[in-house]
Amino acid sequence: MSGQERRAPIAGDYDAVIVGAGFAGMYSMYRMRELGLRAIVIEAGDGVGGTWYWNRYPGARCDVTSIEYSYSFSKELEQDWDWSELMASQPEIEKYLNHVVDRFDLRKEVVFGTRVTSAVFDEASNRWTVTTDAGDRLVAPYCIMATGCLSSPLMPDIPGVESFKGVSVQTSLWPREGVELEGKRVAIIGTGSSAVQSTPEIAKVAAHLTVFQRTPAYTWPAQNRPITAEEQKLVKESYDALRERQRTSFVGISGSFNSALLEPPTQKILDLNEEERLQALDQHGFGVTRMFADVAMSMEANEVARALYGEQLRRVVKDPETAAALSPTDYPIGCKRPVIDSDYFVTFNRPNVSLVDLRKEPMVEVTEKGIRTSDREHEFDVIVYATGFDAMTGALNRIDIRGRDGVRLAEKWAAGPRNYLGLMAQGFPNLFTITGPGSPSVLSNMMVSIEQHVDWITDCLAHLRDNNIAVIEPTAAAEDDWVHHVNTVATGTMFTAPSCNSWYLGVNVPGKIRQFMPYVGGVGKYREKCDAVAANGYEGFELRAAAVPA
Ligand code: N01
Repeated sequence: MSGQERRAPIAGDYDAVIVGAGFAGMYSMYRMRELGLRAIVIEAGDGVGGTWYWNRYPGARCDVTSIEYSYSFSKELEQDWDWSELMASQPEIEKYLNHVVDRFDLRKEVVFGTRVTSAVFDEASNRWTVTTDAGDRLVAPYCIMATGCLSSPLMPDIPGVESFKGVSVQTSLWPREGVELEGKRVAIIGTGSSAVQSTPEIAKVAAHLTVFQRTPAYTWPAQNRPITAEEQKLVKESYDALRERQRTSFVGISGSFNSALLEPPTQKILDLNEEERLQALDQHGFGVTRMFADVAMSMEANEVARALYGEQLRRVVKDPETAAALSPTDYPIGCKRPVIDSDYFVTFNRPNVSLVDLRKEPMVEVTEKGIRTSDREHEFDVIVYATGFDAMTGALNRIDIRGRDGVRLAEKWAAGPRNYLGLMAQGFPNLFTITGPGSPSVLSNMMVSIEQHVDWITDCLAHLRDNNIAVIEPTAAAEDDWVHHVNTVATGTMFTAPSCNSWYLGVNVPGKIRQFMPYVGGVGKYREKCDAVAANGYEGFELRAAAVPA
């Protein structure tokens, strides 16, 4: 309840309980209300936004153009809202969702500052009972988990973390009031998207910033800039076509603002001689790795692209030793989520920024004064942990979700997530996961995938109601087939290369099974599959009728 008076626990019957007030949860609420269902949203934070509520670290920004990363369900909203930049910053995205929530009067349906602790299905009544850390007990036939894919922050298992006497902060739990960094000696641990975005901003104000890097990242310049009035106008005139392209595309992006994305590349890097490759590098810089069709398909081509990437790094970063340390060499381009940056590498040319290569100088412990590596103790005022998330399954597994026969979802998923279409798991009737594992999710523009899932769920609930069906649950066979399909399409891609260690594979979490979690088949194809399932009477699902009153 963060600073507020403790409220009385809620006990009530609803048609649907929605967990999470991010983009997925709020759109779910909108659609449930439209359907005439009584729904409630439970949110751990004190405001709406989900990812965009929690991740307010300096430099936090969307890596998809804002025009594309926006709701499509209201044409009036599309016309009324103006984005200021190609890629909006966290405050602007948070402001956008707040605008949407107020515009559609959704805030009153949200219970803030409350964390869902359990969801238990009762087979006799076909109801879920959802409990919270505020003592609430909500009963509903449907449960919609809008819990996010990157919402379970991970602290590293480094000895002594608790002993640091300065300020410790996680990028994913950045306090609303901010952290004083001006003139401080700051450490940042990690070099994923969160660190790459915050490093240049922290370096601007800190007395000194030390970046602790274990694995160098491939990162590409965001090329962010303000949107012109003319572009706004053009987009507003062509939203329908833009949305259509998003929905049928591979990753949910129409490519309206980045011509490089408009058409997939056809030329092969292996067909170019060395001179031509260097000419391409002169022309495209880091973007050269995205200009060729074979980089994502052939390890040989990928290695050539990696060499060009390293060459570009040497051109940008002045100190050769730092440039070498920043160059990824031992995993392919395309294995991890691409990182998009604003001035990341040039930041290492600043006199107040240094890099500690943990592969050469391993971290030993966090001390009272700072961080001890194998070489020495580094002293700091602030340590920033940009150490990632227990992705995709973490937020679900930390809730005690129990389906039929008391089986826990975390138990069912101990050997890797299993579900049908990424939407529902067998044994967990009437429980929907938005952008869950097994769906395009984090491989796509999340806004497009969120809307697709919520629309599918809404149509499904309307179908159940219209046909007097009480329960929907995937069959074991449909689930097995889907899991097999998800794994098959990922096999042979850079995502699952043996040298790849990413959070997509869960390997960043100690003890988590190595399994590629999202669906790599593409947004357009996936939508077709989901639509076909619904059109065929919810093929692969068992639909059980409501009991007829005696
Ligand atoms: O987390 P990460 P993130 N000692 O897991 C390091 C989305 N996102 O928050 O690779 C030292 O990518 C770890 O090192 P290693 C986006 O989808 C989007 O940055 O395990 N280092 C790695 O460098 C993204 O992919 C935006 O060797 C340790 C880092 O911490 C996802 O969120 C912005 C360590 C974690 O990187 C996650 O990004 C931000 C240890 N003990 C995030 N433990 C947008 O642009 C971990 N690390 C929209």
